[in-house]
Amino acid sequence: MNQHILFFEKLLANNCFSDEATRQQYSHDETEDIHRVPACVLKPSTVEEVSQILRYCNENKLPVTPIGARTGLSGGAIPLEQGVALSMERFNKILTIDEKNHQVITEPGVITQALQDTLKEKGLFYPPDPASKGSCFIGGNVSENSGGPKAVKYGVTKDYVLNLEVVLANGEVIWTGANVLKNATGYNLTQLIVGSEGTLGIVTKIVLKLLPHPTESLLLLVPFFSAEQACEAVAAIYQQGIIPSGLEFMERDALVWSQEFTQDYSIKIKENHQAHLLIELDGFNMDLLMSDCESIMTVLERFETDEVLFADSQAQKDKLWNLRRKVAEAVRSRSIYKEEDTVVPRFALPKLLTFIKSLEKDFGFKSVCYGHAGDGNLHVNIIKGDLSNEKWDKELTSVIRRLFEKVVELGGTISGEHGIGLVQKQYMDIAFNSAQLNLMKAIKQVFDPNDILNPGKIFND
Ligand code: 2HG
Ligand code: ZN
Repeated sequence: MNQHILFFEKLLANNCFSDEATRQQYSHDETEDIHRVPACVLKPSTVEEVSQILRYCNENKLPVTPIGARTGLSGGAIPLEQGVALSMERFNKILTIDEKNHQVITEPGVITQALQDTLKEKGLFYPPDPASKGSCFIGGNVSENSGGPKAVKYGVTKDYVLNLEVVLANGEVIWTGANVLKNATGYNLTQLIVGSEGTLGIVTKIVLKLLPHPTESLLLLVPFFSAEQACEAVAAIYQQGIIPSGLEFMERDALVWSQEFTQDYSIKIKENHQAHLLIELDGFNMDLLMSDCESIMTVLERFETDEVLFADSQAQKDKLWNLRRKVAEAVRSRSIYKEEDTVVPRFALPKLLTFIKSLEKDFGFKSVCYGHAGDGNLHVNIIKGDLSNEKWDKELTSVIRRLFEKVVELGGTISGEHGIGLVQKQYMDIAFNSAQLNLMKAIKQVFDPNDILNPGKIFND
């Protein structure tokens, strides 16, 4: 490896790091507690540098893992032990805001919220907002096809990506499409790259479509005496013809733990509150939002709920969203856990929750569920708590397999927005048969014949 590091040092001067502290820092993302220490960390800042790195790695068959802000939850950005970690953090510029066409061209290392805030100043809206929007990179969102609460009304990252500049494994640089809203020209390379977790190419520029920024919003927190009923209410709200801009489910402990984690006890959670729905409406006309809100209240009358909290100020809205966004971190701080990112058709959500609770009883573990209920996207956290290491190691995989089999039986799939990466690849056979997997592997082979781009991810072998 030493001669390779010399090459990279020559290319990048002091942006090639092989010291222990940096290598450790880039050995993990937010996925459980997995660490794999790369041989070096490269921080290029131009497409030419990325191209030269890939050409060199391809010739020398060196594994390269592209790395964003390391907020991922499926291990997509965990490098290979002694491989090359390619951090995109210096690609941190918003290049062009095209107000006339409602588009932005950005580099991948821009923090998603920084991008959103800059666009908002111009009245423009980039909706996908993963919980980690304050620290994750837009490039990581593209790689994982991230969602977030607003996906329920506005769609996920893929719905906004129009065109990408990508460095291929052999160092060639391509654009995948065109900066247009409609494109029926050949295969859709843009959408093939979105969600491909850095296994097909390295994204160096991103063209996103934008919307006018909504000017009004309403936020409601609804306590339910039964978690299943909270899930049932979700589909009922849609059946009423309402499309909220956020429809989040939190099981009791998700909110209680987030309160403890954030030390924000401003919401009173009663003993018999088993779950909450956080419902947001947005738009440009407050009268219309109020009328939708009334329709939601009519739907809720069919369920057993406690008093609804209406956020009456921006500060209160921010607090409620902060409690929701911090759930993942709160769970993480609490116990060893395994998070699954299940997604089912919205109407099947109550059945999924009931199944999870029966699985809990069968195996004797605890779970905490929360997520984007409007999308049928439930984050299922299996908590180790006091379980012995032996039981945890022996039974966890069977629990997850049972869960995923049920998810697929209900018409869903095994990841809604966190990706497959490293930790979910062993379950891909539940979501896909060998014909489907072989097609995907053949695509990988065409893009990356030497298997240098983020190897060991998505596929089990
Ligand atoms: C959530 O809904 C997330 O809380 C956690 O899926 C992912 O860190 C994130 O953005
Ligand atoms: Zn989520």
